[in-house]
Amino acid sequence: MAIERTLSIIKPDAVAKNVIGQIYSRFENAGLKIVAAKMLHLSKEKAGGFYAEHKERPFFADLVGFMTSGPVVVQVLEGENAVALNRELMGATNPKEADAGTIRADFAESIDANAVHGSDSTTSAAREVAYFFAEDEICPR
Ligand code: RTP
Ligand code: MG
Repeated sequence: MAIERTLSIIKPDAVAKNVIGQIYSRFENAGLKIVAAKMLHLSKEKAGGFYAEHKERPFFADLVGFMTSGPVVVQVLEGENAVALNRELMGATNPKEADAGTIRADFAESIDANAVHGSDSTTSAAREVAYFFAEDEICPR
């Protein structure tokens, strides 16, 4: 299987709950390496650009409001099948529908405050990694 990179965000609700380390452990225990990381408080412009694909959706304003409500931690995860593996670890968008043992089932409250983001394809991953990190900020090991 191919070694891939994917973009992960620990969202403001999970940062506020102080579970950054517990979420990082899920990635590491599954064999994913954190090869870049930063904490930042997104502006409306940065968050809106990130979720541009959802611009016309009714939940877009709430999504941008939520993503800018507090600091986030953004990381690049690297490993075999990293895009799909991270989505498996995250669980369904709505935590009420997420499988037991997934990050969203364990740490998320609602479809709006759902703890983590993960790229949904290798194409989005390439765009999203470049949206947050310069190539020289990524440290493969
Ligand atoms: P994400 O992009 O954050 O990883 O989430 P996702 O792929 O699982 O879901 P996506 O369809 O990309 O939606 C992005 C975020 O928008 C909010 N959302 N609300 N009310 C709704 O029907 C609805 N649908 C999506 C969620 O917070 C979701 O994470
Ligand atoms: Mg998505």
